[in-house]
Amino acid sequence: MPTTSFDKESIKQSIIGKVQRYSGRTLADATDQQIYQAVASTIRDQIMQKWVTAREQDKTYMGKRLYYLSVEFLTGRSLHCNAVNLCSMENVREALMDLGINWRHVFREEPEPGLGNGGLGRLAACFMDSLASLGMPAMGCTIRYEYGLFRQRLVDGQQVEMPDNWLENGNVWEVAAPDDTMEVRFGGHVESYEIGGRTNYEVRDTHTVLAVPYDMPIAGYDNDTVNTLRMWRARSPREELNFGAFSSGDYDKALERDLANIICKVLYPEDNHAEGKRLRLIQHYFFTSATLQYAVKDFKRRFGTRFNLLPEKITVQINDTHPGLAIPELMRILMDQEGLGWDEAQAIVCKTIAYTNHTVMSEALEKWPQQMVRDQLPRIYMILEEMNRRLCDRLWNAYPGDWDRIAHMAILAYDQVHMANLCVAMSYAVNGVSKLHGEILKNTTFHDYYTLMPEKFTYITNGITHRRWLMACNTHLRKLITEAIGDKWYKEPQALEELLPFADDKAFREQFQKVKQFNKHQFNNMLFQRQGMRVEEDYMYDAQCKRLHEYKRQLLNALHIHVLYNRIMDNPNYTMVPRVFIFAAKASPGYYKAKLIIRYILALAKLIEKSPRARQMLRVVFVENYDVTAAEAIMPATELSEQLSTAGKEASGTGNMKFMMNGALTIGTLDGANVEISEQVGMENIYIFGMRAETAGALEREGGYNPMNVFEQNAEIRRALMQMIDGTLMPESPTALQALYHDLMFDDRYFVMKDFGSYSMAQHRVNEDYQNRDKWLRMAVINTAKSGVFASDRTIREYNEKIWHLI
Ligand code: 26W
Repeated sequence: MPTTSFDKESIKQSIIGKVQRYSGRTLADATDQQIYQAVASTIRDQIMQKWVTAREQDKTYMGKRLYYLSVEFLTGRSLHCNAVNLCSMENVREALMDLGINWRHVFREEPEPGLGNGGLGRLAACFMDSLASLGMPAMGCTIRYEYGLFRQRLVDGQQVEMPDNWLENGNVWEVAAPDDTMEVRFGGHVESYEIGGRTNYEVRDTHTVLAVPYDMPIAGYDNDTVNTLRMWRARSPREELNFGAFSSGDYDKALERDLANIICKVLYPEDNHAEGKRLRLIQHYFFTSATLQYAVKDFKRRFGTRFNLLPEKITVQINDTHPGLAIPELMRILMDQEGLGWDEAQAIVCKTIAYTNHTVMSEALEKWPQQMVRDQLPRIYMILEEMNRRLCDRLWNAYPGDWDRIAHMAILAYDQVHMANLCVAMSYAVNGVSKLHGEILKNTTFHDYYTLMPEKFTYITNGITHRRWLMACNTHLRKLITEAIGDKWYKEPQALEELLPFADDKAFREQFQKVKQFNKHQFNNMLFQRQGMRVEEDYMYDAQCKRLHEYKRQLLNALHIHVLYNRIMDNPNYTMVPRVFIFAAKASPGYYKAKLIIRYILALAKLIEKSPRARQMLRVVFVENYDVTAAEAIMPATELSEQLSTAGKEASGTGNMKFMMNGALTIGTLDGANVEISEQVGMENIYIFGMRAETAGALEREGGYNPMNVFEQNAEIRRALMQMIDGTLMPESPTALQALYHDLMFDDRYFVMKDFGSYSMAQHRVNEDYQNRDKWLRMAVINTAKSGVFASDRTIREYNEKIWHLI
């Protein structure tokens, strides 16, 4: 037990005292929100005690430190996981129970910071938890968005977006650190001058924005580590003067204020789709510049100007290319502020920065118009030009005359800045996020670079923190497992494998099933609370929860449900295991087809609701506003996990791991981490279907296939497709789904039609196996038992061994 865990009595006293002091009420009169504030701040006190000590030790720490840069950290709520990590959850629960309060009601008052879109942001949050739990010195760095990802509502069968004002009631978990405020400059023009034969550069007439850090403590599990998630907030340097700026005609000063006010307003909702938006570029530079300035300042505090030590003492991991400007920014700091020469600076930078790629979707690869970068960041642009010049010289030596290849690998080409090329060329490690993804990076996406610098490339399979995704979100399963194999797995998740023999233990399987049943009930409570709906608890729960994307193929799932519906309606003797199909997904507001897929799913749901007979076997629920909190209720309740991406497209997936850990079986393609999941559990404990990545890749390069053949050969598909456009689904707007129909028929780039037959057969096997309760539960237990390697503790250890070398 760590020294700071509070006993039940002191927790009780603290809560009563805080409710009184903060809200001027007795506990009996306090609202759930007021009680939440008191409980959260009790837990915070406990973390603060440790944070103070941790910071004290930091001051004399001479080892290596990690800066993990990411535009997204999708942390989810903090209270429950903090209580778990402090080993205080049991005491909190009992304290609240003594006070006559249901902990679940209090905990759900916490707003969720929606500071991420999906996988990339959630991964960063899992990493923070593992880093702290493994006692590794790390700081997460990001933007403190005022508005997180939009809140989704479903109105009249369509997605509607609403602002997410997550800071409305304040944020208990953050502390401002104004002492570490940095200045970030935009615009202006570069001037050069000579001193002692050296050319120096200075940017004049810039707009300055202050970056003020807000720190969130990240407590490790049952240890004394408290790391920091630093969220930078933009402030105007002339807040006090703003009043007179416009009237005195000082428009530049007014601009500065506007810029500061707008930078951290909102998180961009595009996921896997890069648009060259100016404000986004500004956001990226804002937080990378602030972070690197801080990192260098802290380095100097520790080691003075011995910059040759920098790569030994600091490592900067960039989460996809979004913080890639860290590369020219560190060059700028070392040269313009610290006086190093180019060669020296570049040697340091190239040993300090490592890059993780998270997607091979070509539309997600970031490119900025050169003119935009030149206007907003003139000195950074100069550095990029020189970097590019030197890089192209090197490429020319390697591939003399091969202009196409060189242009393809260059940082600057065709009037654009290619962020991925910058990151690959200038970092000391490039990693993919699953075995298959790592191979695709080497063989396809970055093949030319791989040939030139193979030693840089590696892969590290993603992971999830089992503390949030099992211990906290599935408390009953946690207890059951611990009763069976003890609690060693809390710190060594791979010890979950000791559960394997229990797969053959009938009594254990029945307990496992009871837990699942309880979680299905809890899911319904959430569903009712969030959207006033309930579904049958004795149906099979099947879920596909992830961002809405064509490549993730929610459409394949929907089409299959549609076919099932027709089978039921056409054949009075047709039966199947009754199933609830759960969907949860946000579509980027400008992504027309993704939004259409939501409409299709909701229309199907409505059609099924209208038929009492169909409802006996099918339900479709779309969980509104998918977020971490919703996931925490869905994962434990799910029995079948849908992982349907077109092979070769999903870099890893991490939802697949969360479902598996909570005892769901997977139906999926051999894509991303599904490949490794199938290796862990064995082909007999997973439902694999569809084309392999190689086949799909080859077919794509050939220019696709003709889906018309499938249409002509498969009467069930034909029928469903016709109903998509004949008014069966949306009588009020019969042509609404036209574009989906059209793509399936004539432009099926994600091979929905091609994989349909194989998917449908796999679903048939699911249906058979589910009826054999012993068989199904046995497989479910094996899935949980084998999920330990997908804990992010393993992932972080691998990063440390292969890339960071922190401890
Ligand atoms: C600039 C627009 C944009 C925004 C976000 C482009 C790309 C992204 C992310 C890289 C998309 C993303 O979240 N990728 C997901 O990363 C997860 C963590 O590694 C993987 O598990 C998912 O497979 C991958 O889609």
